[in-house]
Amino acid sequence: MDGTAGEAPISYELRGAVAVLGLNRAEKRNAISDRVIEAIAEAVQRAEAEARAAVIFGYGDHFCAGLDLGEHVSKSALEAVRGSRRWHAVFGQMERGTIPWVSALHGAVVGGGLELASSTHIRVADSTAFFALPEGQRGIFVGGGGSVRTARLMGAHRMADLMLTGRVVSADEAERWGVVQYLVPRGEALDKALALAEAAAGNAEMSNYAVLNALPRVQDMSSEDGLFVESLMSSLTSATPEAEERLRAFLEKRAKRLEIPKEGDR
Ligand code: 1HE
Repeated sequence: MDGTAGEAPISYELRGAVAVLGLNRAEKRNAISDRVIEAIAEAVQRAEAEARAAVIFGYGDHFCAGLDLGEHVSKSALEAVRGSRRWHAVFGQMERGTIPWVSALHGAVVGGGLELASSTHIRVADSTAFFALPEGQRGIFVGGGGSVRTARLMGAHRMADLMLTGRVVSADEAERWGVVQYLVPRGEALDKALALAEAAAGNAEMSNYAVLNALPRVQDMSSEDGLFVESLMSSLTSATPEAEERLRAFLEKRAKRLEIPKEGDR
């Protein structure tokens, strides 16, 4: 995560089946400008076309300092709402697209940076990561999906605390809150994220699609509707040739078994 990768605001690399995106504006702490959001949009589209999972990380000492305040300061209300809706579209494509996203977090994960991380499916933080929503201090409100996604991750009451008081949350607290699923030592977030993305890339594509698109929608439904949709999704994934081959591979002992935890770890 040291250094930068040339002039482009986003670096893009395909490592096997995993697309790796780097926020490449370390001199501005990877703040997201209109140019950056369009570069993310392009990279997301490319990743969906050629990868089976993706990782996003930030160059320099921070993952992302959020919205580019220098650009935002001179925007009209209409320009601001257009910008917010564009973030929603781009982050929505990540959250409910066709491939799983893993974010590797370190340093500042604040404002729009936290909203971006909230759009990924798995968050890995190293011990330097910290989380904040300083929108209140800047006189603005979240606009990148935070009131929906970040509020659901940490709970609206915790998000209100962050926004009202300027509280900064450590990586450790974020893990306890369930905001990040993995906490790793300093400098190890990207490697861990890559390993997790590779694992997810090995799943059946339709199973991953169901996790990305049915699971979050079911959370918005009544229990009865949720169970109904689950059955439909379940039969749809089972009816694919890939599912049949994977089931047969297990039955014929060609598939890898689950690793059974040792007794001391249970
Ligand atoms: C920026 C931004 C930015 C840094 N927009 N330029 N986000 C915030 O309110 C967080 C603001 N940033 C910070 O609190 C700090 O920069 C950090 C804690 C992240 C890092 O501190 P540090 O000491 O390493 O860097 P710095 O000296 O503060 O910043 C280095 C440069 O990056 C400096 O520019 P320079 O030209 O003077 O070198 C900063 O101005 C610039 N910079 N952050 C623009 N965010 C869709 S709605 C979402 C709403 C939000 O995201 S609100 C939260 C915005």
